[in-house]
Amino acid sequence: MRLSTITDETRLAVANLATRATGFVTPTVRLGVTGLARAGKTVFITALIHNLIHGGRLPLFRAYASGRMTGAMLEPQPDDAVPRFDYERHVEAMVGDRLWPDSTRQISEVRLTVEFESASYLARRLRPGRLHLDIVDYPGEWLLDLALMSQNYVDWSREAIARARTRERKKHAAAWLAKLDQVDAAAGEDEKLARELAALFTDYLRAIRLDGEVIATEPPGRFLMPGDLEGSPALTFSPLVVDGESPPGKLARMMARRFEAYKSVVVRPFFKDHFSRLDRQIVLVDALQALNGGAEAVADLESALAATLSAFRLGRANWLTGLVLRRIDRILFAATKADHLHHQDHDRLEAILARIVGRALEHAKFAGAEVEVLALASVRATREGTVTHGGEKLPSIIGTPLPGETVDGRLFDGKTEIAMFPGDLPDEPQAVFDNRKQEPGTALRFVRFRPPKLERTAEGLTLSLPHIRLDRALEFLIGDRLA
Ligand SMILES: Nc1nc2c(ncn2[C@@H]2O[C@H](COP(=O)(O)OP(=O)(O)OP(=O)(O)O)[C@@H](O)[C@H]2O)c(=O)[nH]1
Ligand SMILES: [Mg+2]
Repeated sequence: MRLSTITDETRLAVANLATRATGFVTPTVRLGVTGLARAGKTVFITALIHNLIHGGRLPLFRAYASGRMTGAMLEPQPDDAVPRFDYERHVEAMVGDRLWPDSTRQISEVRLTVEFESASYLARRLRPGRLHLDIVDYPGEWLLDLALMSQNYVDWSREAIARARTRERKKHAAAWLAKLDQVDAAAGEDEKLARELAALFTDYLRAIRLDGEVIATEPPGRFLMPGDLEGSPALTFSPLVVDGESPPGKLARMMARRFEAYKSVVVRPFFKDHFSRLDRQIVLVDALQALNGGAEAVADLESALAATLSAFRLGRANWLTGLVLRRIDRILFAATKADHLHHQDHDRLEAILARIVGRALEHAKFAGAEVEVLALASVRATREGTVTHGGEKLPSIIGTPLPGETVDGRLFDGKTEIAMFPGDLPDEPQAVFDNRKQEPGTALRFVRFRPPKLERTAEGLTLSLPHIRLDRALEFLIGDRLA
């Protein structure tokens, strides 16, 4: 009898522990979807939800493939002050109109609840079998603000002006740079001049945002999306030609004060509220667009990513490290839009991405996080085929270019399907950093395709959005939490 008592007590203790561990609260994974502007964050989040709710083809996502996942639904999100991610509108755009969602203008959040049966008998008895997946979407521009946190006004001014003078940017910056040449940073404070400089600086930021050839936008990210801070001093400043700290009452000092205000009023709260609570992270990188732009564009992408991802580095004391990496235990680096390449080139794309995010990847590993590198397409807009060129059969992709896209001088109206050979990636990842190593005629051809036309079942249901390796990404990001 004694034995059975002990067993009962043990059972109770185990049950209590389980309740304490999970409380009556459902376990939550807060997933960070990180990426520069146009990297594919909004499309990724939409495709992830759509595939889980509609039951996509996800053979590599084990809980789902084995039938243990019993449902997924959107539920009210935890943060009441953040707008809800407009999932329905994004789906309507992609599935209904076959158009991509608009570029994101504000932060938003969504909670997806997954219901599942645990694989182990004990866990099945103890755990509720529900998992909340909380995801935040935000404009990619804001990510580069992270780099500002470790800079002072003088250093930032110097670097921002140097970047504005580089080849692909200087045409956009001409008016602002010309004005800077006339301004004396040591002159007195001048609100009118500050406004004028901020306006010219903002025009420059807007122009590079619109230039498809510039890979990384330029911070401060909020200048183009001011919201209710529009016209406030924290958004009315500009870099100046300065060589050191200037005394109070001077224009440079006034700008420096506003730069610091921007950091404390805008940047710090955003990253503290969002990044400090992450459990897992996916870093989306549009490596193909950079590869399309050549070695300089690749270098631009590498330095923009290094500047932001270094904030996640452990072992280097800064304001964010203490908050972040302690919690993030898995990071997935994903090269997006892999449907622009034939699958034969996906391994090379992964190798190139690993090289581009190299340092961040090593640091994440060193900090004890599990790391994976993947080529994926959240939404697969193409199929594969072959084209014959000069008697040679080349692996090609087939898709419908967006209205207004041109290929070999031919303008498309969004109705015509084409097959094209997108080009091959180099064998040796390092070659993408060197223009000289690119053999003539091997340049990539990057065309924006429309989202795919979805088939309907006999019952009139639309199938879920096709993808490439979204299931592997899901397995890595949340698979263990559904074990
Ligand atoms: N073919 C293809 N194109 C994609 C895919 N994901 C994104 N794109 C393209 O990339 C563009 C940008 O994707 P978004 O998801 O809006 O990017 P974002 O990171 O949210 O960008 P911001 O909101 O500006 O920060 C889309 O308009 C599509 O043209 C994909 O999986 N396949
Ligand atoms: Mg977006």
